[in-house]
Amino acid sequence: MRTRKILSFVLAGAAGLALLAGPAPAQKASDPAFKVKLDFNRWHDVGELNADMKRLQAAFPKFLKAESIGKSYRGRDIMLMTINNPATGPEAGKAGMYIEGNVHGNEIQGSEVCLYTIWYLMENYGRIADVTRLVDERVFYIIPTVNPDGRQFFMEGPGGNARSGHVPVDDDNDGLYDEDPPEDINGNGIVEQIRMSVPGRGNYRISRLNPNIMEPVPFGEMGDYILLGSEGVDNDGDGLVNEDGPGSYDPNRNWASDWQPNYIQSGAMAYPFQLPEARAVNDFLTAHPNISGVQSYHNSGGMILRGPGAEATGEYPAADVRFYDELGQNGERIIPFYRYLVIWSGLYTVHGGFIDWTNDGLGIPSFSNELWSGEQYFTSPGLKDQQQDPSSPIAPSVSRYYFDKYLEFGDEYLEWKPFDHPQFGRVEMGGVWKKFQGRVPPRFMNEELCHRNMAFSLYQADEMPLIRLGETSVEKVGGDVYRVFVDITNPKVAPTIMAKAAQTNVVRPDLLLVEGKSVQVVAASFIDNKALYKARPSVTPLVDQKDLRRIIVRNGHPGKTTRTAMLLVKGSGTVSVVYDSVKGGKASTTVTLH
Ligand SMILES: [Ca+2]
Ligand SMILES: [Ca+2]
Ligand SMILES: [Ca+2]
Ligand SMILES: [Ca+2]
Ligand SMILES: [Zn+2]
Repeated sequence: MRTRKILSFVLAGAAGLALLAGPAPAQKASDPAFKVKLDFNRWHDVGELNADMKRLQAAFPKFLKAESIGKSYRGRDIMLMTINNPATGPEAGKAGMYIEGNVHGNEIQGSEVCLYTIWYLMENYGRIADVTRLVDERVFYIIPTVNPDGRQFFMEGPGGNARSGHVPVDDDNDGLYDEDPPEDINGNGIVEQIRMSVPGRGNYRISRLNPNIMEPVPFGEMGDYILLGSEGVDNDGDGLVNEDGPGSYDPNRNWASDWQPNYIQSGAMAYPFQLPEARAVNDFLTAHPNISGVQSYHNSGGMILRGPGAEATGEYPAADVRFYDELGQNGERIIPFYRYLVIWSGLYTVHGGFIDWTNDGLGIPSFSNELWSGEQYFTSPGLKDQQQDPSSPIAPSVSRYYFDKYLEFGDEYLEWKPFDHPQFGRVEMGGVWKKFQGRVPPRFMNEELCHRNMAFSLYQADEMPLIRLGETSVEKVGGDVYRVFVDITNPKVAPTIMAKAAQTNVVRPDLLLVEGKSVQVVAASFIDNKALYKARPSVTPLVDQKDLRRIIVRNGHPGKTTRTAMLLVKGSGTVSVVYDSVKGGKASTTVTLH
């Protein structure tokens, strides 16, 4: 104790002397420090995700509100983070971007992207002008995991069968629910494959390409192994191993748009919104009609998906396709290796999927990114060329083993090892990738995944509709009758109401409101090009509605467009003109009649 004290005194003295002798201490030359330090090279369980959300809220209390929107089947909170700057207005008056992840329990990195997004927006507010503007103009609703039961099961358990949520389902119709899940018998945290050596009598052999790969023997030959399925025991003695694990439905097939029963769409459950998590999310979305953009992160494959999920639903109207194409094609530039695709034609048919519901049922432009592409393991053109050669150590069939050996130091692959199985006797177990390989990126590559996918979602958020009232002018027609021009602008790519949503009336129409004490609106029309109209006045169709002080704009306002409202007004004093859009916000201006 005594020596330590003296030593520290000596060190402090030395440092003091150094300061006196050297130049004055410089300002820190490094980047500004972050207020909250989070890890994006490590996978979080549900408790950690929630704790990180609380830490962020504590650090940025003005902007952040963390709250539960409901409970999962097992009683876990489904935690939402709202990001809103109250100084620029209440959230309901701003277009909202909804971002969620992890609806499939094993597709974990979407939650890290969500966490990164909250963190990045807050840490860079006031540092980066575009981030500051985005936070000031928009509201963000972010739910890192909408399937906390599935995530926790994946994180705690050996990783098998974790796509589902945890509402019990009888997979094998024996009247018992979830009675035979996979087991990690040898306790190494991984559900392995089982093989038995039967020299000269098997139907599998070890591949010549790589000793880790088992391959079926060609017709007419015999191999040295048989495969006995995945690690586990027959819990209910029905002769099958691991035939009924927890849940085993698909939480992304329980939504009300093009929902189909189980015999057409497996995993759909008995009726839409049967799952408590789906119900909680839908209640939240319907209570927030200002939500104008949706992103639901899945894995994997490197895709930027849009609906429809099924061909029979029919392609979206042309204006909607133009919107999606514009964003999707820019997305391909923002996130290399990701392809912009339609679900049914680019991936597979999905009935009752989430983003079909949000697009068709709620009228919200929606994307679903399939995070991580194995293409990203070997990224340079030279290495891509090498991969064409089947004998290359990074040829597609063996490249994962190479990458694991040299970049992850063998941490992800589990080799075969002898094991005494309680039911099969002497076997070998292993031959599998651990749960954090394949569908999720290597940890050291995850921050880039988080950043690029966030950037795409922020781009989508920035292109949500934003109504502004621009130039106004007043012309006296005669007596107390005036012609009032008000420019209505939406500089963003998204319209205030998507074409399909306008057809199906799922979004409240926009409203053009004229307010003034002694003012009467005699006639109203919309002019597409004011300059052209003023140079060469032409007939414009009049708005054929009873109450011209409250004009209903059924089709909303298109993207990247300025239109002019021309109002024939009788009266005096000031007139306030308000454009009120559920998804594009509310804007107002005042003109004086003179
Ligand atoms: Ca069963
Ligand atoms: Ca089950
Ligand atoms: Ca095991
Ligand atoms: Ca069984
Ligand atoms: Zn998924």
